[in-house]
Amino acid sequence: MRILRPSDILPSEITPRALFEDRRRFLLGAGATLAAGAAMWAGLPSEARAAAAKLGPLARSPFSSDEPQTPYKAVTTYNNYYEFGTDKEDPAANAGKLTVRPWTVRVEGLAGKARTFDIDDLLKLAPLEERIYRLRCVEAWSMVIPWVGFPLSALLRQVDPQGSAKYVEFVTHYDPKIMLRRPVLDWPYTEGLRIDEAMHPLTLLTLGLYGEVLPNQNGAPVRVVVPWKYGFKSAKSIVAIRLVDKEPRTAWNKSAPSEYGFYSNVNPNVDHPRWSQATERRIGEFRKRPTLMFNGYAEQVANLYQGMDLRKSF
Ligand SMILES: Nc1nc2c(c(=O)[nH]1)N[C@H]1C(S)=C(S)[C@@H](COP(=O)(O)O)O[C@H]1N2
Ligand SMILES: [Mo]
Repeated sequence: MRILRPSDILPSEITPRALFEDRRRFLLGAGATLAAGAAMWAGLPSEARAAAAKLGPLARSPFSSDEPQTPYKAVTTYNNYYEFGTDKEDPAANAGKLTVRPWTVRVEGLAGKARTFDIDDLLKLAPLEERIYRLRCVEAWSMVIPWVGFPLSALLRQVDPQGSAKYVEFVTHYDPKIMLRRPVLDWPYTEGLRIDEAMHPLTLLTLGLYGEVLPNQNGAPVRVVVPWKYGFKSAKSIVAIRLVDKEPRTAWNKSAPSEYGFYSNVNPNVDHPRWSQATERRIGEFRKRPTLMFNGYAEQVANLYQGMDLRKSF
C-alpha cells in the first residue's frame, strides 16, 4: 500500500484545468489511503460523526489545494472562537448553545440596494463550491480544510456597492446569555477587508465544511474564509456586512494594535512581536513546515499589495 506523503504533493495550488483534472484523478486513487489515515488519527471512522445536513451538489474549485486534508475531528474540535471560551476545546463544548436558525445577514452601508438576506436565501444565492484551503492561524499552526461556499463578491454584487465603498466590515453575532461576558475582546468580534480584498475570487463566503453545513464551533451558519491572511481575519457567525469608506476597526487590532494589524497577511518575514512566523505546525504533524508568503497564495494576491511596505502594513 502506497502512503502518500505530504512531500509527494506539489505545493502549487492553482493549476491549469487540464493539469488539475489529471491530478484529481491521481488523488482519487490516493483518497482511500488518506481517508483511512485521517480516521485513524481521529480515532473514529468518519461515519461515526453526528449527522449534519449535507450540502450539494458541489463544484470542485480550481483554487483548491491538493494537500492532505486535516481530519474532520481536528477541524471541529481544535478551534478558536473566543466568544465560547479561549481554550481550543471550548468552542466544540459550548457552541451548541448557538441557535443558527432563523438567521439573517444585513448587507448595508454604501450600497444602492442594501438588504437583509435570510440564511436559506444565502444558501441558494450562487453555486456552492468545495474549496480546499490552507488556514494559517497567527499562533503558528495550520490546517487544510475543505470549505463549502461561494465567492463573497457574488453576495456583494447583489447590493450594488457604491464607488465610495472602500472597505467592508464584518460584524458577528454576540449574545452575552450564551457567550463570554468577560471582555477578552471588545465584543462583538469585528473584522474588515479592503474592498478589493473582499471582491477577490479567493475570498469565500463560507456555509459549510466537509460537504456539510458548518458546525457551530466553526462559525455557523455563515462566516468568511480569507485564505492568504491569518485565521483571525476570517470572522465567524456573521450578522452584518457593512460597506464603508474608512478602514474599520477590528477586534484584534483594538486589543493589541502592535501585534495585530489591519492587513494581517500571512508573512514569514514579519514576526509577531512575541514569536516567529517563519514556520508552522500542521495540525496532526510533528515536524515544522516553512510558512509561505501569503500562505502560498502569492501568485493570486501579491498584486493587491504592490507598492505597499508590508512591514508597516502588517
Ligand atoms: N467570531 C469569531 N470569529 C473568529 C474567531 C473568534 O474568536 N470569534 N477566531 C478566529 C481565529 S483566531 C481563527 S484561527 C479562525 C479559526 O477557524 P476554525 O475554528 O474554523 O478553524 O476563526 C477566526 N474567526
Ligand atoms: Mo487564529
